[in-house]
Amino acid sequence: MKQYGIDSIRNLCLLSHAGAGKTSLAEAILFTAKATSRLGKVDDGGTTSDYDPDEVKRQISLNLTMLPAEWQETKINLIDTPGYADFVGEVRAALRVSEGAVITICAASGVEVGTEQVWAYCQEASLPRLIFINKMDRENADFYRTVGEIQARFGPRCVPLYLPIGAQSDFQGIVDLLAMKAYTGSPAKEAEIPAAMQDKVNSFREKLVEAAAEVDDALIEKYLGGEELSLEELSRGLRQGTVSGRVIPILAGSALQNVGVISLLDAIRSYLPSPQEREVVIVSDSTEQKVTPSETAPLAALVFKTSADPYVGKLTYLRVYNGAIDSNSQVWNANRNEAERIGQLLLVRGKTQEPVSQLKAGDIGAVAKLGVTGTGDTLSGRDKPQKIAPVVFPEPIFSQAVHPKTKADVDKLGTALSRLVEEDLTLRVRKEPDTGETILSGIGETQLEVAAERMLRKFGVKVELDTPSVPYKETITASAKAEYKHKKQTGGHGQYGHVCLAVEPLERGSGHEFVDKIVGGAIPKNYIPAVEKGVNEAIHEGVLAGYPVVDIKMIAYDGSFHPVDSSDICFKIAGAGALKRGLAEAQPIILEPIMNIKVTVPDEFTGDIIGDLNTKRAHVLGMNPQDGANVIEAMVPQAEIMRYAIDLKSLTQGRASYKVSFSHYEEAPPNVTQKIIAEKQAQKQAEKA
Ligand SMILES: Nc1nc2c(ncn2[C@@H]2O[C@H](COP(=O)(O)OP(=O)(O)O)[C@@H](O)[C@H]2O)c(=O)[nH]1
Ligand SMILES: [Mg+2]
Repeated sequence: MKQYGIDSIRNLCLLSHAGAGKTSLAEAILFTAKATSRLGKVDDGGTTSDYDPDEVKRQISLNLTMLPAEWQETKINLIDTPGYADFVGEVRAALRVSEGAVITICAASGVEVGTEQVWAYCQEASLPRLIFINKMDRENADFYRTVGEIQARFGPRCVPLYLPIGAQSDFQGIVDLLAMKAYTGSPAKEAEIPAAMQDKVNSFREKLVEAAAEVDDALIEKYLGGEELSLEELSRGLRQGTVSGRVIPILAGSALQNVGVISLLDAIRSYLPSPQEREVVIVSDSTEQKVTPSETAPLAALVFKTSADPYVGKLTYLRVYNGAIDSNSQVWNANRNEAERIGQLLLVRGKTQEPVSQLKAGDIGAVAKLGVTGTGDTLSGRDKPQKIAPVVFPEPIFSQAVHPKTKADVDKLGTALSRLVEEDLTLRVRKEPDTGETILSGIGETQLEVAAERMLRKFGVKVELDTPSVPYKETITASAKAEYKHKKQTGGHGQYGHVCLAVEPLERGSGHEFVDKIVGGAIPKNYIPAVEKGVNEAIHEGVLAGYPVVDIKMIAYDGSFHPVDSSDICFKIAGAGALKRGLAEAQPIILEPIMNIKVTVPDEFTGDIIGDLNTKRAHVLGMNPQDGANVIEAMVPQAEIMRYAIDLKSLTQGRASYKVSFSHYEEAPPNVTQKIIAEKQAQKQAEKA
């Protein structure tokens, strides 16, 4: 592929609700632009975009994919994105490096939850966009109903630029409302505008002309004066309107039948901005500056994705904002303050890679096997270190415990997990100290399942995912005294250790404390550390269900010893034994972790969400309206919300979001306590069997 100047590049992402046809549309675009020679199908696992084995298997996109195409002297860096909410990290990364977006909407399903979500992301980023109403060939496809929904949700600035000719099994082609031309078939051939459509065409053209004229004072004057605007003037007005976000043109077609795709390519080229038309914030010498991307400025390139490629190893995706980056050069990583060696630069299209000697401002490419650089870093020249704000990824909200299957899997788990986390910055790994489990957190269940499959396929590590154990704790509610004598006479040398221990409850959150109040050498000083070790080990397992004991003071106040038979180990055993007895006497209870939860939910679901929280033993603290939604704040036992990401999605069709943080430990109610004890006993039985 030849090199393109900054004003001949369009970086844009395809966004939509899952299944609206982004990947199919990308395939049709590549085919139409002659970047590929055959039109692959999602259903056969044969698209350029969904090449990853996990994508082929599930027939959905899981990763962002670079799909560059050339169209009339313009390089279109198309980025296909996943529609499933679990993979929003990839969408965020794609948005970060795009100057525009094409929002695909299914003509039969209309505006869906995912459409609203990606719309909100575009709004947040002030991203110019086009709408492509896809699947015009499908049963129930209705362009006008869909336009109505779009305008009702997103406003009248969304205006049709094309109208479909026919629909469903009778879908034939499209009418260009600006040039007043009709095209039918695939490949498209110019045709007559059907006579029956003439009124509709005229009235929609009127709205389009008005929208295009409105953005420019000279044009609106001419228009209001009753003068006819030229095609060139209308086109200019429409471009200005689209780039500034005041107009959002709507197109129509069918990705599957490759209809309307030429017009989409034309619209991308004509109406979406070039990299030069979108300023970027660069931090250099600790000052922040908004600059217009330029080929002549010093190098600034943002790393927006890292992937573990089975063939080339680590692959790092770069978006060059300023200057140029050369193959086989040295650059500076300003985030890590380290030099980085750049090997062969690559243009990536799906799974194929084409070597290039240079990537210039505005363009997107990749490089293999970088040493220190990770997603979010900026590469620049050593003499002019610069940083570009990285992609902001959402915080993980759904966790699963990772159980390796075999010993070999245990050994390789750490490396595999760290590679996964490097690839997907919405994933986190941590070890839960209380339960000893390795916890993988992310956005949703499918994402974690895919991560587990990837671990097996890419790194040969087999794991099972399971709901994490709740880190319960135990404590006491009364003071008690207990003693334990460890005494054994075995042949010659015997064993002897004797400890009297008092236990007292401490305030919640105080941990544990050991006090030595032995007087008169009842237990000699040199054995006290052994007593302490014994009780401190024993508190790891409470007497109710084996959970760690907290908020307890343990006082050794008496005991006895034997001049010959006593030893450290005997006093350790005696200390532990005294503690177990003391705990049993001191009215032990189970403590459960309580979380703060903040659920942001559209008005109409507020009642359902509160009702559901109540069934989860939550204590609702308050509710505040915020940007047309309600923010519900509550405290809820952790045990009740281990799968909240899934519950909330099904309650609201994915229209709500939430955040949790640890609050405190609280006594579990009796029925919950009984259940926990019963479960623990069953588990012990199962382990014995
Ligand atoms: N009838 C019809 N089906 C389509 C069209 N575009 C996509 N599909 C089908 O819709 C499903 C989802 O398409 P896909 O491209 O994976 O959607 P994505 O999730 O947005 O990438 C697949 O079964 C496609 O074959 C279209 O224009 N017409
Ligand atoms: Mg897809």
